[in-house]
Parts: sequence; C-alpha cells; structure tokens
Amino acid sequence: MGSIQEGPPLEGLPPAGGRRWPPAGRVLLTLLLLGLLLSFSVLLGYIFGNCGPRPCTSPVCLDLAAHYLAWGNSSVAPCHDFSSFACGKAARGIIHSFQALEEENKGRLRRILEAPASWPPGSGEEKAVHFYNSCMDTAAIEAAGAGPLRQVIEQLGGWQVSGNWTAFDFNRTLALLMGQYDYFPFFRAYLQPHPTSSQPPVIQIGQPEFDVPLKQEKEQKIYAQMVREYLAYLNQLGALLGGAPAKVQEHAGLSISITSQLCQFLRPPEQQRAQVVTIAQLQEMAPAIDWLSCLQAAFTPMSLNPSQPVTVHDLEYLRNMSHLLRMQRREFLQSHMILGLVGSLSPALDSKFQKARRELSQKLWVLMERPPVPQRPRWMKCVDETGAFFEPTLAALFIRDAFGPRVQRAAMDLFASIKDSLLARLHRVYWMNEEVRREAQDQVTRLQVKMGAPEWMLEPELATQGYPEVQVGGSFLLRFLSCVRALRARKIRGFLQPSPHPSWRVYPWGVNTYYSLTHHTVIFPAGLLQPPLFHPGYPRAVNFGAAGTIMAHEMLHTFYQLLLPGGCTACDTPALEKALLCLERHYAAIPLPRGVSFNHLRVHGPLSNTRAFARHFSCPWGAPMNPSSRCQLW
Ligand SMILES: *[C@@H]1O[C@H](CO)[C@@H](O)[C@H](O)[C@H]1NC(C)=O
Ligand SMILES: *[C@@H]1O[C@H](CO)[C@@H](O)[C@H](O)[C@H]1NC(C)=O
Ligand SMILES: *[C@@H]1O[C@H](CO)[C@@H](O)[C@H](O)[C@H]1NC(C)=O
Ligand SMILES: CC(=O)N[C@H]1CO[C@H](CO)[C@@H](O)[C@@H]1O
Repeated sequence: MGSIQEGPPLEGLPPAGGRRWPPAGRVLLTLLLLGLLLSFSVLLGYIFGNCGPRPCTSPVCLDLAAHYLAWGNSSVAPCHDFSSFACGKAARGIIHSFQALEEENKGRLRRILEAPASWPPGSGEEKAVHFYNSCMDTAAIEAAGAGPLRQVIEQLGGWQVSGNWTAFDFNRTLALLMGQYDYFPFFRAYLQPHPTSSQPPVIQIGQPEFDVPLKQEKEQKIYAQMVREYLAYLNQLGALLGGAPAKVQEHAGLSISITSQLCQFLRPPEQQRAQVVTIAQLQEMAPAIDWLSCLQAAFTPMSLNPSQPVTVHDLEYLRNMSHLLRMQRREFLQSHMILGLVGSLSPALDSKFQKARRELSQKLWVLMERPPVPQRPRWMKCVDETGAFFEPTLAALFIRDAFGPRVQRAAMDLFASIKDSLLARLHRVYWMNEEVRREAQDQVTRLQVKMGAPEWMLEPELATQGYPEVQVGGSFLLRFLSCVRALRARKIRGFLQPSPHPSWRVYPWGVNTYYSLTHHTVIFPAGLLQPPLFHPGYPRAVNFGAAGTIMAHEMLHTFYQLLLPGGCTACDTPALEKALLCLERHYAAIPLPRGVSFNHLRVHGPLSNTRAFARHFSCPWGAPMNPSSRCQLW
C-alpha cells in the first residue's frame, strides 16, 4: 500500500525479484494456524447429499450441487484421499476455482458495461462506459495506427529517429513523463503517509522497476539471449514508428546498454539504507536530474521547495545513475525515454504493438523457464483497464448488482457467528494463561471487518464528479492517457486529504482477502462472497464450509505473532511448542502424490486431524484420514 506508481507490467511477467509464493516457512505457519479449522469447502459435496439442514431445491442450491457432483470422483475412497474424492475432477484444482470466480466477476462487470443504459451526462458511469467502448473499438484503434502515438512523442519534444527532434531539454521531457504519463524511467518516486500521521505525505525515491531485468549475474548465455530478444523488440517499435532500420538499431542498442548498466547498480532491499535528505542535498548528490522540477511535476498539487525533505532508499544507486546519465548524449537519452514509454503504453496501442510485446514476453518466459501465461480476451483486458481507472464507479455498480443489503447482512452474520465460536473456543486453549487469554479475546473482540467495497467508493458524489480530468473524445490512446493522469491525481488527492476509510489493497470484485495489521481489520471483497463460495440461499453448512473457512483463516492471522518463536512469553511455552511440533509432524506425515500441491495438505491436514470426519465416513483406524494420533492447538 502507499505506492502511487503502478507501471503497467509486461503482460504475465512478474516484477523483477518478485515472489509468487510466500517462503515455505510462512506457508507452514499458515497451515499450522489453520491446524484445527474444522471444515473445508471440499466437504460440501458430501454435505449436500446428506446432512444439509434443509432440502436443496432452490435454483442456486441445485446449481451448486451440480457443480460439486461434477467435481468429485466417487471412485476414490474418501478415507484414503478426500481431496480427490471431493475435487478429483476439478481440472485445475482449487486455485483454479478462485480464478474462475474472478473471471466470472469480470464477466459480470462486462455485462454491466455493455448493457444498454443511459447514464447522466458527465457521470462516472458514462465516462467508464465510454472508455470501455473505446477500448473495445479495435477497428478505430487499428485505423488510427501509430498516429496518436506520434502526437504524444511530438509533445515530448519529438524523436530524432522517426521525425523531428526539437532538442527539448532532457529535464523537461523527464518532468513530462513523470507528471503526465506516470512513467519513471530512471528511478521510482511515490508517496507514503507521514509516519506520525496528520502531516503531509512523504516523497519516497527508490530504484526503478524494469520491464526486462537485464541483470548480468544471470547465466551469460541467457543474458545474451535476453538482450537479443529485447533488442529485436525495440527495433520493431522503431520500425512501427517509421524509423530507418540502421538508425533505430543504433538507438535501440544504446537504450539497452543504459538499461543494462542501470540494472547493475540495483541492490537488494537488505543492502539499501533509507535516509532523509532535502531536495537541495539530493541535487548535489545526483546532479544529472533537475529534482525540484521533476518532483514538482510528479506531485502537483503539493507545493515543493529545495528544503523539502524526501526519503531516499538507495543513495548509491542514484549517484551511479546520475553519473551514467551525464555520460550519455542527449539524443540517446531521449530515445531511451521514448522507447520505454512506448513499451509502457502498449495496452493502449494497436495490435501490431501489442503483438510485438506479447511475443517478447513469451520469449522471456521461455528463457526464464516459467510457464506461459494464457492470453486474456480483449473484453477482459478492457474490463481490467476500466476497473483500474474507474474503480469507485465499477465498485458501486458491482455492489448494486451482486452484493445487495441482504447478501451483506448474511455475510456479516456468518462472520459474527465464527467470531463468537472463536471467542468461546479460546476458553479451552490450554497453553494460554488467563492474561494471554484475555488479551487474545480482546484482540478478537476489537477486530474490525470490512465487506463488499470501501465505504468512500459508494458515496454518490463520487459517481457524479469523480473524474474531472477524464477526457471523453479523441483516440483511445488520448483517453487512456487522460485516465492515467486522472488516476494519478486521484491518488495524490487521497494522500493529501486522508479519508477516515482507508483504501483497500484489493479490488471490490476481486477474490483476495487480507488482514491489515495497521488497522486491525479483515477485508472481504464483494467478489469473494459470491457463488459457489457464498449465497444467502445456500444451506448454512455450505456457507460455513466455504466462505466461513476463509473468514476463520483471516481471523486467525491476528494470532500470527503469538505463535512465532518467543512471540508469547506468558504462554505455557513447552505445551505450545509440543502442540506445534505435533502439527508439524502431522503435516509431514501426509503423503503428497506427485504433482499435487499445498492444497492437498490444506484439505488433508485439518480433516484428518478431526475425529468427527473419521466418525462420519467410518474410516478404519490407521487410514490416511484417520491417523492413530491427533494434535490440538486451538
Ligand atoms: C478417479 O479416480 C480413479 C481412482 O484413483 C482414477 O483412476 C481416475 O482416473 C479418476 N478419474 C478422474 C476423471 O480423475
Ligand atoms: C519536421 O519539421 C518540419 C518543419 O518544421 C515539418 O515540415 C515536418 O512536417 C516535420 N516532420 C515530421 C515528421 O513531423
Ligand atoms: C537537468 O537539470 C540539472 C539541474 O538543473 C542539470 O544539472 C542537468 O545537467 C540537466 N540534465 C541534462 C541531461 O541536461
Ligand atoms: C555497480 C557500480 O558500478 N557501482 C558503483 C557506484 O558508484 C560507486 C562510487 O560512488 C562505485 O564504488 C561503485 O562501484
């Protein structure tokens, strides 16, 4: 949270150094936390046929039953491998079902955006629909070709390679890129709230994120291939903009050399040391950049002066970067900035630019031995872009369509019941003394919950006047850029006038939940509380087993600290350690067939630890789902 720069990533390529999964230790701890959650959504298939409290006859319920019946594989013995018994035919497993739900939600947004409706002129809804339609109008985008992009380049001072270069000052082009295009080629500048609140936010300056991480420490052969692919891509961009091949080649080569050298200056976070300096001091330390004018352009309407303090995360990088820039000829710096910008704008360009970028990312994935990312259909890309730019409007539309008061009330009730049962359960946790127990109960009692969408997004004024900067006419690229500016302005405004309702890290139509330590709040977006995970018309057992498990999971994050080594000095540490060790062994003993993932553990861990499960399925003693000993943590 807090960053206001989100450069458009190369499709499917993770940010440099990004991690896709938490380290194994954390996963294990999460599993342990969940050690005694009693239910899991895969139980539902069974619950349906048997012990639902009321007959499943409503259409939503019948739909769900069909869903589970289609997923299960009844030729597997439940006492042996319940995960396969309940989900064996779900082609890509449980993770895929979350992805499917997310796509379903986007499909709902698509239907809303495409439905014939007349929105008040100038309203957020009208602007969002216009933007979406213009994104879908590929005929117009193709017909315009590189024309709109050439205009943008002219505004940036032109490009020697494909037209006139008006010899703009380097600093002027950079300030425009940062302020008008949200593009930061040499460093990243973003805002964070002031550490002691109430004060204005603090500008942070860190290392940039690169499209293609050209770090030489990779195997020399792979590095050379990456450079080759990247060069081919930049040459293609130059050709699409009408540059002469030899000239393009020269400028593209130098741009890659700049990127590669900047990448050598990058250091891992643990080697960086944040420090506060004034803009004037920074100017002395890294003189190649006109910091005051560039930062002013990026953070208007904040008003900056040379004595403004900024937090610098890696001064060494900035020094080396500045030194490098001073050695370059101005026209090559201009080319480097233009080529980078064109790459970052590809979502808004015609199919030739998009194809070039897609091919680059596919080749890089192969080189990095990562599985390919399937291409998303156009409508989904357009829904994603519209959602990013018009989040409050789409949030309100989604909530109106899919998370009305009745659904919200039912979800809140579910949460309250789980909270009550957790509080009751804390009385029986034997490794807590009375003091710890009271603290734990207090933690749970104070825990806040937010569901659906952030409150501020649903305020009606926002829908009518939320996007003053957004332009409705002109090419798709121009609209896209006006949205980039509007989003930037909205985020800066959000920092300058902090709302009592904090922003969320997830979209309201997304399916990811989280616990915010700073606000002691758990967040459940409306997108998650949907069929097949939740519906007020489902049998209670289903809602408890699916959405309820996820709620309980987030609730238990409040105790994360307690379970870390040394995290609870007042606890009966030997008893706690014994319980944790027991769970560790319990999980270690679960056989993991080839090709199955943590999900298999997530199902078998808690269920085989539950006597009621074995009793219900009459599992023979010693079967995988009825082990000879069990553990109790909670
Ligand atoms: C169902 O389970 C059986 C027994 O393990 C297995 O042979 C079969 O391939 C499974 N069917 C499907 C569709 O996965
Ligand atoms: C370059 O500038 C000249 C004179 O200012 C103008 O006639 C010409 O059209 C420009 N070329 C491009 C490609 O913009
Ligand atoms: C950018 O501005 C700074 C400060 O005025 C100046 O020192 C630097 O030379 C300029 N950079 C370039 C490449 O012109
Ligand atoms: C990677 C790299 O070239 N780092 C250099 C950055 O600048 C310092 C001097 O300020 C050099 O010592 C580093 O080698």
